[in-house]
Amino acid sequence: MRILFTLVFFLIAMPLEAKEVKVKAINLEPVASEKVVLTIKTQENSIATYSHPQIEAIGLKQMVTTTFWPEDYGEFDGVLLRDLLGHAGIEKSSQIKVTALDGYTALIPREDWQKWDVLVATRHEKKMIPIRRKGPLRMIYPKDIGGKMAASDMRIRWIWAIKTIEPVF
Ligand SMILES: Nc1nc2c(c(=O)[nH]1)N[C@H]1C(S)=C(S)[C@@H](COP(=O)(O)O)O[C@H]1N2
Ligand SMILES: [Mo]
Repeated sequence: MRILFTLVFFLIAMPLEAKEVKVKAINLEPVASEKVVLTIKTQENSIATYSHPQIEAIGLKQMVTTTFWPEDYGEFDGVLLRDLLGHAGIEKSSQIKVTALDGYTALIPREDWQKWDVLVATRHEKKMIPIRRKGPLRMIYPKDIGGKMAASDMRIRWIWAIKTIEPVF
């Protein structure tokens, strides 16, 4: 009886807790745009600027997950936050401050990019993301893993319309 109970418990709990979110490299035709869409503060007096194709050149990855919003799920493409910060040389900062086009700001702790595959999405279903759909750049966490990643207090870190990133040491 006890064994049966345990088995039933695991069968119910498994799909909720042990889901996997796969991240794989993908190749897509670069978009023709040289417009700067992202500015990263790299040091006290220096910045790095990125166009859409420059971001994707860092290493385009595909991730499939749901989000916290209705009709907002599926394939997201972009670069791992870890790779982007590494490219700018600020991956060792203890936090980053992310500012969006609407003035929204949020802090993201280093643990997030070290421990999790957090994506800075440049595309949804392979297409550039318009501002009204939370683009052109937005954070996508691997929510379907479950646990902490699916906790609704994580939503404050799902910044959309990302404009600038700066290290907080
Ligand atoms: N650019 C931007 N991103 C943002 C926000 C915002 O106001 N602007 N709000 C954050 C917070 S606090 C939450 S809870 C969710 C809110 O998403 P919703 O307004 O679509 O429910 O997005 C996050 N990302
Ligand atoms: Mo929120």
